[in-house]
Amino acid sequence: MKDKLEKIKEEALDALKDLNDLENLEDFRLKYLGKKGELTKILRGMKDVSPDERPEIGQLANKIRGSLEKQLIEKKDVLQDKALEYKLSQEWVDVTMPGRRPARGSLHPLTIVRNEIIDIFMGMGFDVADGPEVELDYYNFEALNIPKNHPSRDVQDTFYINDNILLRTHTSPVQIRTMEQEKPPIKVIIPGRVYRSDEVDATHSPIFHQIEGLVIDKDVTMADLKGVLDTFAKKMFGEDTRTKLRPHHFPFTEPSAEVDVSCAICHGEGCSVCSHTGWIEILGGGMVHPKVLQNGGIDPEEYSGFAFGMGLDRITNIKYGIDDIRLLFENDIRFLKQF
Ligand code: 2NL
Repeated sequence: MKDKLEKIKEEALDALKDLNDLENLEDFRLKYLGKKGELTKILRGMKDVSPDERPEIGQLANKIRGSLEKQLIEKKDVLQDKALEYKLSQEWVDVTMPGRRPARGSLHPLTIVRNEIIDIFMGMGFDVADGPEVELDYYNFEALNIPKNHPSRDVQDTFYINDNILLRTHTSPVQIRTMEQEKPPIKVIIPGRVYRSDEVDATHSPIFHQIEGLVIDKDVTMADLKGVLDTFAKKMFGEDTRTKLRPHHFPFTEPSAEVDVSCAICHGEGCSVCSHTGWIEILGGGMVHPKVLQNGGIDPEEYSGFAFGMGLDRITNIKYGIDDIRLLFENDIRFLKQF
């Protein structure tokens, strides 16, 4: 019995010496120390050992078991260290290598120009407001004094969701909403995306952008409109820029005007940017129609106001010499990288 135990011990120690990877450790443990292992088998045979010898054999078996368990743990530590060392040698990172430089984005030209325009008007004390792009017919047309038979209300020109709901065709509905919610004095600009059912070409896109302004207070006049727009034009296009109002018609303002600025490229001499006129049309505006004030809950006897609107896409194109509006929406990286 003793010999058998010693033999198992020798055999186990030899096997352990040859063990070189973690997976075989468990096999080893099962073979020698497990419930069905060699040592257990021997101990089961204890009943055949004479009672005199039992304590000695038992002690020896436990000693061998203890020693094997200890050496198994030591071996496991060694192999785990080796495995980690191997893994680290395979997965090392050279922290001194230069990093991969992330591609840096830039602001879209429309965003740059929008921010610039917002800055200019905020400098004159305007707040910025916004509102829904999916609008009620009431706010987009009715409240703005645009009659039912007006061509812009045609399904050919406006994207309708249903009879009462549409994609806003201008940012003016936000001006009405502002009048409803706030008491004069009101001084806001509203930048935003607008929609019209236009065929795409170099100057038309079904999605484009407007910035509108609204000022309402006591004794506001057309002279205030001219002064604000003149200041804006000078800050936007240069201090020597001049502004010209031409009579026009909008249903929501009376009187109304279209506004030209002197060409910043040729300073009025005439060039291809201004079609050799020396002037560039950049916006429209006028005194808010009394009916529109009333629709916004403001008494036209007590208050007056002016409003104006400009196309952000057009101003961006003029500013950067972009000759096709489609470039603003295609998001070709070669185009966007230039800003
Ligand atoms: C243009 C001209 C304009 C307005 C927009 C407006 C809004 C209200 C009342 C009165 Cl609530 N007017 N907006 C007025 C005149 C002109 O836009 O050429 N936009 C691109």
